[in-house]
Amino acid sequence: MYTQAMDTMREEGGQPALRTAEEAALQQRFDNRIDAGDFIEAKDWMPDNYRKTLLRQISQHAHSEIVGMLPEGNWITRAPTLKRKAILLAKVQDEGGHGLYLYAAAETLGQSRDQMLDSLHSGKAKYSSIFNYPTLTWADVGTIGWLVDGAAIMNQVPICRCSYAPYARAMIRICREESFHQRQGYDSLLAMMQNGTEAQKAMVQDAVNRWWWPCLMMFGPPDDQSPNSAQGMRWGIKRVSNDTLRQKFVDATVQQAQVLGVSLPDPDLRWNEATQHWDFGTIDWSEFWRVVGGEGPCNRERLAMRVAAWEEGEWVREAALAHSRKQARKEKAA
Ligand code: BYC
Repeated sequence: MYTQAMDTMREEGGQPALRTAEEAALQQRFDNRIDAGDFIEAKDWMPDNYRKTLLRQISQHAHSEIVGMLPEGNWITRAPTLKRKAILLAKVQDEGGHGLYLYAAAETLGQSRDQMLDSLHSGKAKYSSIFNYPTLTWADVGTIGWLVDGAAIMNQVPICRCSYAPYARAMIRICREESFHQRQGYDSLLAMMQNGTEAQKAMVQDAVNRWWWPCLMMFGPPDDQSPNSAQGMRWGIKRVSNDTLRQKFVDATVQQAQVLGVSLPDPDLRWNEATQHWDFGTIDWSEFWRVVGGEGPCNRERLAMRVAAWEEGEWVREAALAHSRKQARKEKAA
């Protein structure tokens, strides 16, 4: 091919060099499609960094879903009624399903599930900071539904329009289920706040006090300290910035807290007539980076649980593989 000899660009700013006119044309076509708001499918040409960024974000998201099963799973055997137990079981199972959709979406980018899990188990891959906090009481379970799933929905609805179609499709299904998760959490807290004892009401307030600030951190660092945002938004992977989503979450949640009858633990929270938003206090970003760096209250415990589940589940994976090989042999023989 004549294009092999036509180097068009040198390596620049960490971006891999575009070596051929053919690649430059592919890049131009890709950029035009992104600008036009088109979706990119798995078989379409895409720049290496777009692929890498997606793999990073989708695999982290998948890991968050399955690590996210642990704090709530901790309460399945201690749910206060049969109804709440059935709801919690279904919710935790849904999170496992979300992990599967997301691992499958990430696999379309060329990395195997085993490789992704290996990165999680070795501590190389990240997952959401929020799941490194403990669930101390039953009210934590409702608060996770209300606030953590509420923040997740705020963050994830715009990803339904992500430029990478397999991720966008997975997110549509996930968001539908997440809205039930949020409502069941709120409903469980409302039951305690409206009909509960003083001790139960205090338990809800205590859980809200502990989860509020970590939930605000879920959206990631401030925009001016977010290294991946500009490129992620340019590529249509992220549609709305970290700070904008955080503000939308605060604005939506304040009224829900009022209806519930709890206060949010922020003395600086006040309505700003000029901006038409709720102003809120300063987030402790040193805590966020400590948790992301592995030093949160439950990081070690969460990772150890995932590694143990992987090791103890080996016989299940082997049995499933043996079964599918047997089925394939039977189908071939028929
Ligand atoms: N926790 O440049 P930035 C769920 C990292 S699942 C840990 O702003 P980006 C649920 C970030 O990865 C919740 N790390 O990054 C499940 C980056 O490090 P690397 C998960 C965080 O990617 C079960 C560095 O900080 N949701 O809701 O542009 C039950 C700089 O950040 C966090 C998703 O994953 C964090 N909170 O934006 C209930 C949604 N924030 O990777 C609920 C999809 C930032 O360069 N993900 N970092 O080493 C996203 O939307 C984006 O990846 C983020 C970060 C907004 C999270």
